Amino acid sequence: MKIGITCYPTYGGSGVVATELGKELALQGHQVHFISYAVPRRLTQYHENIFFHEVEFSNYPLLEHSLYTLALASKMIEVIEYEKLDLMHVHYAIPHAASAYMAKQILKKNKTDIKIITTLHGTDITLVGLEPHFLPLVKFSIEESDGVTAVSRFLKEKTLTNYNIEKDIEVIYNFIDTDLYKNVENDSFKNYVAPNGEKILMHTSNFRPVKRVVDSIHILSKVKKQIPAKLVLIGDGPDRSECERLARELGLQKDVFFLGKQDGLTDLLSVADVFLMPSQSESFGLSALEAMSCGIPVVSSSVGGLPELIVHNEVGFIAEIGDINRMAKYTVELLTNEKKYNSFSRNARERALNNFDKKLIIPQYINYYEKILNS
Ligand code: GMT
Repeated sequence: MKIGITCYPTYGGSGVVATELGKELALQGHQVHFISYAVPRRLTQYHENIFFHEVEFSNYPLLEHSLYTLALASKMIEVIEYEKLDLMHVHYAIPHAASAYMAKQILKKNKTDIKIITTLHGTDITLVGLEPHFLPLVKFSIEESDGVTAVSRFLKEKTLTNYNIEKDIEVIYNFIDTDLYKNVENDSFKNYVAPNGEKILMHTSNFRPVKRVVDSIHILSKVKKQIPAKLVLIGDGPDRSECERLARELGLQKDVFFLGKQDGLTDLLSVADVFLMPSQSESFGLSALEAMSCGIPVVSSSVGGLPELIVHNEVGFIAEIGDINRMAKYTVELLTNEKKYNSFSRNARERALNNFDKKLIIPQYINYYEKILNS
């Protein structure tokens, strides 16, 4: 197959899923054309089946605001036509699905038919898409996509009800390379963070308000009242300064490590004892899956698709959004009961292996592509 993929190229989970999917498709012999404004971060190596097409911007002075949606549609038209793509798979509805719709309509005039598949990832449906000025556009572009997938049952249901849509939406969960995401020795980092054998809590995210990163600092503060512990925060974003301020205010500046954006997460995740995900909204929780694959139990909020990933009292614990007392209690419970901890750690790794390994999920995408192409 010849597949076009559009995604956000930066740190977000939707870009990670899209890029890892494209890389796997290429390894399996499909030709993959990424179309975006920058090379996706995870696209680090040359592969003969992978091509990147950069969306160009016009800088004519009259065009004060970015015309990315139109520029993307134009680039899609060019690539679909000249590379003879079979389908265009867009990740994150806004504005990618609208650009793809436009490209499809224009190509129809040239007698070129292209199938459009939209994968819904999260805030495109639960937050941004619900803004009144976006809602009709998002609803329309979902309805007009030839195929739609969602990364959890929760997200599928939210899409159908919030947008009043009647459409078959295929649930295809996030996936993980369990050969890559596994526990490795990293004593030097462990000793650096926890020189006296303190327990290590960890959180990775883009520090947007929806991630409630400050909750993880409050959780550390409560956990520390019972056991020696440290917190490692990986990532960066709008809430970083507030988190640094809070850590100082609570006198935790020596206990909270801000690492900023990092590659090579397995080395870092491997030193963690518990992974925290106190999100306000989370359609799946890819970073929790990354931790689970490394055998790290997760303590999270119970929102969105998280209960589909984190089986309560088996691979971790879930609590109401903002219930930092309960999350701290669960964290202490895990860290003070070795037998329970070891069994949760094993279960977390096994759940990643048996349910979300890329070997299980990539074929679901390929089957779905074939279904849509034959429809
Ligand atoms: O919706 C977002 O916040 C953006 C998106 C991203 O690009 O980071 O994240 C979502 O997609 C991930 C991959 O499918 C999911 O694992 C995340 O749960 C989801 N984030 C939210 O729903 C907040």
